[in-house]
Amino acid sequence: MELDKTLFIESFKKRLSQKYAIDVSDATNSELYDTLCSLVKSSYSVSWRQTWKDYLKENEKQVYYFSIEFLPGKLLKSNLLNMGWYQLVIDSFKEIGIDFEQVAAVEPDMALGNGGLGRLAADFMDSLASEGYPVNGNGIRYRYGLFKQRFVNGYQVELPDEWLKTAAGNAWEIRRASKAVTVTMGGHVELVQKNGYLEPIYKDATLIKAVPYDVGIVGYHNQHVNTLRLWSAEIPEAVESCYPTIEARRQIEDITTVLYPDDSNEAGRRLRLKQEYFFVSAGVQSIIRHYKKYHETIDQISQRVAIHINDTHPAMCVAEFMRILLDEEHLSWEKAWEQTVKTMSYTNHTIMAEALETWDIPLLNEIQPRILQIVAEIDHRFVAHLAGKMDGQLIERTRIISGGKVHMAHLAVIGSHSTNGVAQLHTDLLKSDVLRDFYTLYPERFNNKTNGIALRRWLQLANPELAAIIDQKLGRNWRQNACQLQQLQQYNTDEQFLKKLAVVKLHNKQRLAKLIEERTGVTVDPTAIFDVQIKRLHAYKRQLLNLLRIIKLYLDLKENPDLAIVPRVFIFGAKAAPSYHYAKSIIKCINETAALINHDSTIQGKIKVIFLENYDVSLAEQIIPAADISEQISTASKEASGTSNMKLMLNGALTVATLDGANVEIKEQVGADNIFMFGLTKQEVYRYYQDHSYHSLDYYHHNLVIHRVLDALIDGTIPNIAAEGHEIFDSLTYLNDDYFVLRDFEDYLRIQDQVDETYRDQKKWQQMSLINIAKACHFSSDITVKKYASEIWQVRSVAQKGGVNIGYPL
Ligand code: GPK
Repeated sequence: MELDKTLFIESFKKRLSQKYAIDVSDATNSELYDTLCSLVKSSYSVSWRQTWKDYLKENEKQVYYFSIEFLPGKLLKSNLLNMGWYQLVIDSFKEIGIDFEQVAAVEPDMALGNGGLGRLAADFMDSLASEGYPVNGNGIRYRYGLFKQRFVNGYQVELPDEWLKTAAGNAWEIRRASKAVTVTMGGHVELVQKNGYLEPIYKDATLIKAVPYDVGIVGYHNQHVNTLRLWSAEIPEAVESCYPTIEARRQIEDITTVLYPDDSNEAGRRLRLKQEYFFVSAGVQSIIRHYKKYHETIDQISQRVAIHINDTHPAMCVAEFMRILLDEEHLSWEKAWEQTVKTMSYTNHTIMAEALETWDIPLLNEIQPRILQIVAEIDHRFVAHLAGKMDGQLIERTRIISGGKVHMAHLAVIGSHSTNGVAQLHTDLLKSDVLRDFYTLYPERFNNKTNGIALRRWLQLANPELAAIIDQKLGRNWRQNACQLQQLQQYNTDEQFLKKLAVVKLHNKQRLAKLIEERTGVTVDPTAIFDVQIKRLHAYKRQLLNLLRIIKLYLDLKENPDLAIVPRVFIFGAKAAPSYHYAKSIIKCINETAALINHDSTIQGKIKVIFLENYDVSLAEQIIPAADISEQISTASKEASGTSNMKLMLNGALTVATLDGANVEIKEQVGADNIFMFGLTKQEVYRYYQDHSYHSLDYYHHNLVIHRVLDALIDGTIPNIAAEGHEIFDSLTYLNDDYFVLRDFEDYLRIQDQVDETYRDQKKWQQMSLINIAKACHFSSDITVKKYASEIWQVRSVAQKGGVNIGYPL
């Protein structure tokens, strides 16, 4: 039934009364939130069931996107928007005296991811549903999401994220006890002959009950609802007596207790490997069980099922799929292998050596001995197949098991039909460097899929004012079809429109200034340049380069308080992995520098430094619309793609960038005149690696500016950083500055001067900003997922786009 305001208000009041036996005027925000979610869920559930029925009716090929991280943030607004209910709910709430924003704020962020990788998975889920693809997410329901960050004396402190224990809980999930499966781990395995097959006999294994919690992923105005399935580890009832000790029970429940907070860093922990096998086995078992319900034979399963391995964490999908086809379905090795390779595809997200997963053989044996046997057999056959045909050293370099370790990326490439990088430069590096040998073996498997972002969340929801003035020029069709944003370019000389853009930006900056004041007590000037760097804290992302420039500016201002610079507010948001000492030292140094600068009245407030605590999806939604400058300054070759670069340009920020990741493609889109490029190229970085001619100490000794700035880290200029200042100083000098911070420093200063100069010409600035907004549509994840669907998974869209809202159930 088409929903209108009267009907909505009536239903809302009724539901509130049914659930809580109260009136609107007596309800807390939590109760209002819960009631709204319940209404929303019962409405999209009708379409959810229908989507599933249609898949079954058409025997649709299904994709399963396996990812150990999903980082959706809040879902209420996004669901309302996609259902076509957003404005209606805001208006209705207004009418009955409810502050919608306050109700929405009750929702805890669903933070089941660390950063870019998990957020990409969430944007993909949104786009896949919105484009009507039959794609299911498969992941882990962590009881604790990514830690909450607090600063104490300038240091990062981590607090647990008890999101499920909040009053709001997870309103979106449905526990499906009836779809539970059993995951077998540990113990020993023996193969015995039985009925002509080798049958594995497990001894002393631990059985774990895997219970799925399903979250509906609502497509945009298409009545299409997909499923994100998150698995939780529980103690199986039937054998409860087998787990008498508290300790044994805890070990099972621990598997899905906490998200590992390491981003791009492989810790090699036993529990992490358990997590990986747990969600892989649960997911693959349920896929095959479902498939068998509707198909008599399994030897063509790859025609109806595709499994995507998002980074190597789910790479055991290859072995688990083989295990079931061999041990339970009794396919021959050759047939099983053919189906496995055809079913699997893999995305690589990094070239950083420390992030490439390897596992000790004994550990894998301990976690799942049968999986180790299968991996060993895959490895053995791989070697045997190539022996004599390929250079022996190449075989050694590419095999899965070597040096006592299992190489997960090798398993993923060998066991799948597609390997993709996440930006053109990154894919080129995979081919020429990190996975070069595999590219020699399987050139046809390699392809690029440049990342993308969901314009619905990052423009429509995060920046409604900007979306509204775009509507005034283009109508509302761009909301359905991102490409149309390009047409904005024609307003490049429309002074009125450019002014409107400036007004919207100012409003967003005023809002952020208010938030900054509330959270930090620091007042910032909304007419200053808001210079933003938001991402995980990592040496290669070079927050340090930004900090050194801030110190330089401060020293200059101290020397000459009348220095003519455009006032700037430097805004940081970043969490460091709890065990990443160096990254935490950088946080401390930024915080102490901020304290010094923000309280020094002699510089007349010309610069301010704000490090906002606990950067997460919700904070990103508030910072990004207010940014003037987007800092994308990683060492060339290190950032696989980046996605905040896309979100910030979409919101009109201008990018200061190295030629890294997707920055290269952003530059191609907007043209060199509309972006501030600086720094070493990837080729130059690699040349330094080869000829060892970089000596960072020389920069300290011979460059007066650098000398002065680095000294400020260790001579007390910045108080309270004795240890951290020295640590950073040493890394940049005696330890030869791994990420070429000093090498790129001067060029960074040069480009930042250019930023100032450009900002003084406001018309030019707005024109550049407009082009960035218009061209950002090339980075819509709607476009990206279409390429995954047609070029990797071979699935079709099954839903019509076109303004059909989710109705109200009778
Ligand atoms: C890459 F390897 C990893 C990882 O463990 N976590 C993570 O967030 C990021 N990433 C890359 O660092 C980004 O460049 C990229 O845009 C993002 O993945 C999505 O592909």
